[in-house]
Amino acid sequence: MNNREQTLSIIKPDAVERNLIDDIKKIFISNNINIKNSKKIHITKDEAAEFYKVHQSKPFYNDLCAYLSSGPIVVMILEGENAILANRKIMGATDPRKAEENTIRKLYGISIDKNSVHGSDSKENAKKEIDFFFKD
Ligand code: IDP
Ligand code: MG
Repeated sequence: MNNREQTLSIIKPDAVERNLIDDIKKIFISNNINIKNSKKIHITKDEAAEFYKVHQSKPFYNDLCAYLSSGPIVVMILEGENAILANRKIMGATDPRKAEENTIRKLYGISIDKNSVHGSDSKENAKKEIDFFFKD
């Protein structure tokens, strides 16, 4: 079966700050995920609030938006076979303590909020999130 997909990945401030960009990119590449586009940016809290709008009713929403805008991030378009689910597997569970061995969050995540990476969770959200950062 052939199902090439694109998904959005973000290397979050905690990982950029610890110089983990190349290590994380290597993990994608070694899993046959192509990094089609990549840019380092620093977003505002309002932009983070727009990006994470689906979580606006959650108790952690404000902290989440403050956090994503607290320092530089790397946003990437990942491409590959079943890339959306593949990336979610490579990332590991939201809470690094619950993430499987050798996942990015297990290797590098600090806590549930400082969990090093974001990845789109569906085809629909992947499209929306790629457009959010790369449509110009
Ligand atoms: P995901 O990043 O694994 O898709 P989501 O449930 O979509 O997880 O949550 C988005 C982000 O919000 C998480 O990556 C994490 O940084 C943060 N988050 C999720 N749940 C909690 C929580 O219970 N406390 C604090 N932050 C959380
Ligand atoms: Mg999510």
